[in-house]
Order: sequence, then C-alpha cells, then structure tokens
Amino acid sequence: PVSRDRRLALLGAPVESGASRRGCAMGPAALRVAEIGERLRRLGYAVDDHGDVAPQPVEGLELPGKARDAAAIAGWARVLAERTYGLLQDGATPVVLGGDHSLAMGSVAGVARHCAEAGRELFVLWLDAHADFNTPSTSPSGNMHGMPVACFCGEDGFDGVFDDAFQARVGPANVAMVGVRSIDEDERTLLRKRGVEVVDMRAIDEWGVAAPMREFLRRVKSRNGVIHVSLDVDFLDPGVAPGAGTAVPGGATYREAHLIMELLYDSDRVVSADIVELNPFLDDRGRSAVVLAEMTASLFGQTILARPARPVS
Ligand code: HAR
Ligand code: MN
Ligand code: MN
Repeated sequence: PVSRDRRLALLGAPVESGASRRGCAMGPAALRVAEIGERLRRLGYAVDDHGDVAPQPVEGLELPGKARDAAAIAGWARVLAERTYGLLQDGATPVVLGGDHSLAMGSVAGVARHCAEAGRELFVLWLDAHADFNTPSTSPSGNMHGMPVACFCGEDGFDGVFDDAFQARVGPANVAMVGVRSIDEDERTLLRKRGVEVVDMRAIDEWGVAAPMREFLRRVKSRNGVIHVSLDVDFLDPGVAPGAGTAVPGGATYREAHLIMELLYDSDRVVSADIVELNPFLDDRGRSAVVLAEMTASLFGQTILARPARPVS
C-alpha cells in the first residue's frame, strides 16, 4: 500500500473564526504535543512539519446571506489551497492540522486543482457528525465551518472566496459523508437535491462501518480515483473525544473510527487529509488530541497485526 517514500507534509492552520466558540486555534499545537509527527516518522515516513501557515490578507469580502468573518476565512482558504496544491505537485502528501472545518474550503480546492490537472478523479470522504453543506443563505448560524462541502461542491454564494486558479470543484456525487447525525433543515433539502451519499449513524448502527466503506472504496477504484479524507473530531463519540466545540451524542466508537482508517490505508487511494475541529480548551487532558494522532497513524499504516495485501472486494 501507500508507499513509505511519499513524504508527509504537516501544515498547521490555526483558524477558529469559522466556529461559534474559540479554541480551535490551539488545535495544531495540541496535535503536535500528542506527537502526530513522531508517530508518522515511527512508521517509516519522512515527515516535514511546515509549521503554521499564515492567512492571506483579504479585505472587504462579504458573501450574500449569513457568513461570519468571510474575509478572514477566505484568507485561510486561499493560502491552504496554494499550499496543498504545491505540495501535491511536489509529490508530497499534505496533512492539514486544524483549526476549524472551514479550512477544508482551501485544502480541498488545492487538491481539486491538482487532480484536475493530473486527470485523476477526486473523491472526498467526510467523517463528521455534521454535513457541513450549508451555504450563506441556508446557514442558521452563519458559522463558516458548517459550509465547506457546499463551497467545494460549487454551490452558489461563495463568489470571491477564490481567484480563478482555484475554481476546480468536486462533484457532489463524489462526496461520501460518514457518521452524520446533525443536519439543518434547509441543508438536508440541498443535500438530497444534490445526491450526496450520506452514511448516517443509523446506517452505521445497522451495517457497521466496513460494509459502506468497502462500497465507497469500490466506487473510487472503479473510476481509478483518489481520496481526500476530512476528519472532524466530532465524528467520534464525545465519550471518546470530548475536545469538540459542537459535540453531538451517538458518534463513532474508537474501533469504528480506526477500522475506517485501516481500510483507507489498505485501499492505497488517499492523497491528502485534514484533521480538524479539535478544541484543546474543551479537551480532557489531551485525550482527544491523542485519539486524533492515533487515527492519523492508522490512516498511514499503523496496524495491530500486519495484514496480507488484499484487494478491496
Ligand atoms: N450545522 C450547523 C451550522 O451550520 C453546525 C455545523 C458546524 N459544526 C461543525 N462542523 N462542527 O462539522 O451552524
Ligand atoms: Mn465539520
Ligand atoms: Mn462537525
């Protein structure tokens, strides 16, 4: 699977104004204290920690409807799009350490441009309690961490966030959301209209995570596609990861989460990832930071016992 000579690039993105409460800006630091880099190095990778990126200055951007702090969020999105794109062009695997989930507007835009130029079809796996498919006109809160999927799928209302170089989009049929259990009303209508695949917690209760994941991976392979993984800490049950600003009961267990990561590694399709929404101010002695660091290690090949290489079937 994923070749160990692919360099892993850690990029800190301490953005928090996309969320309703502060604290996510401490996320990259907490993930580093939880030894996210060391864990990946121990697996045999060369890991470059690029430190925290600085947002581009954007002035006077306002979006129609409710979008709190849109100019600042666009500033983060622009720098992250440029950085993830550049790293992928250089053959590295970007891992963005958040920061709230609005940063995925940028990380995914960069990956999408890379894939468009390379002629590879991009799929996004969204691991989250929320669908993050609001637009400035559907959002009840105006918090932009509830909007990144709508933005990178090309919904209306995000004009001016990017300049022309980063207009590549992800088709809504190429997005799979897993673990969802909180959706706003207009957001649900829009999701249904666009045909986004949603594996909600009810489906996980019924089928577990392996069956829907295998189906998703089969679809990716049938198109010779690649995957961007966006992991929101609130995908996990709050009992496993309490360091979340918008915790929702009934989330994934520790092992369900790891199994998804292990299946992704075995698939050999992951090109980039976001680890987001960790709020160390709300965490319990670093527990959630450690769980996320462990999950990232599983995503890149940490195993309990080595498995013989096996095609997804
Ligand atoms: N759907 C709600 C809103 O738009 C909350 C979603 C944002 N929360 C997150 N993102 N943590 O996954 O305001
Ligand atoms: Mn999210
Ligand atoms: Mn969430």
